[in-house]
Amino acid sequence: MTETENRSEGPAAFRSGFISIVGKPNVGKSTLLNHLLGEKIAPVSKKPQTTREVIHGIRTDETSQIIFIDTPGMHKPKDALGELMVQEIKRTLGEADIIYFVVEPQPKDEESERFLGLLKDFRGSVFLLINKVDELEDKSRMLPVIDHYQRLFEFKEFVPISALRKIALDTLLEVTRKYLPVHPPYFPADMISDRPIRDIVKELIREKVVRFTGEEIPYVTAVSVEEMSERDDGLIEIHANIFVDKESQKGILIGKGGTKIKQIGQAARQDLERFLGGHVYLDLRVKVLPGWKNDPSRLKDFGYSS
Ligand SMILES: Nc1nc2c(ncn2[C@@H]2O[C@H](COP(=O)(O)OP(=O)(O)OP(=O)(O)O)[C@@H](O)[C@H]2O)c(=O)[nH]1
Ligand SMILES: [Mg+2]
Repeated sequence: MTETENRSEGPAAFRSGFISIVGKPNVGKSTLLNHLLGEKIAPVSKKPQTTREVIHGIRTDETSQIIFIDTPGMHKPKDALGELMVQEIKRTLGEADIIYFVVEPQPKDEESERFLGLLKDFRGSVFLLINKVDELEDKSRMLPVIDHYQRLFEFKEFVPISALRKIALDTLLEVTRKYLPVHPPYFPADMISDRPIRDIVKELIREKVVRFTGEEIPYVTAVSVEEMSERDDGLIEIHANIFVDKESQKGILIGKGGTKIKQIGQAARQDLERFLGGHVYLDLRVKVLPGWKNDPSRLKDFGYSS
């Protein structure tokens, strides 16, 4: 936070700030980021722990610039990669002006509540976002949820939303602007993320691996983009590797007669074409790299070191 926020600069003063989106896995943080930006930059799936890396999305209009920080779901780490993810979440809390603590509309959720402790030293404003309200048939069931969380933490705002159905996202933005510091924009107005395009490409490919494979595979894969270039005819050529832990996992990922990897490649290409705004040629290879999740130098190669 800056000194400028205390100065009175009138209603027209530009506001800008950082918002960290946190919560347990699978509550809809990345869906929210994508829909607030109107562009898909963060991976989304039905499976928990889809997001592995912090992604910044930037939304700029005439009066404000908001930098949303999507984080991996808060969880108890089981390996070196998990540790790094939790460290990353904690680091983003230090950068934020506002925290969106995202939960599902349940009156009791011990997994979420456990993480409220992490927020107690935070000096900015914390909002409780109750997501997936489209799943509630009886809207009055939201009241006990609000009541419950109110007793646990001093939230500044309670905002029921549906990230997926885009319900109340305008309200959320309106409320958020009131809490943003008066500050000039941090980034150029046309910038949508401060992450290199290659990183977003990598995450969009990994999302398809998560989506098209069973429970076990998503947690043992990493993706690296080896080469990305635009050919003279405008075609964007991308060569990427998908790493797995064991030979048997490689077989699952490739599928009978290569059907699975073909499915992953086609779906990834569609997303990448939308994101990059052009035709894409995507070459995917599967490689075996035992124990990469606990190997510090490999984690670094894949961009997971802090
Ligand atoms: N019904 C409903 N489903 C939603 C909503 N928002 C997200 N989802 C679904 O919830 C699942 C998880 O969404 P994500 O955005 O990947 O969740 P996340 O919190 O980023 O998950 P991690 O990255 O694993 O921590 C997906 O299947 C989404 O489609 C919502 O408002 N309503
Ligand atoms: Mg996510």
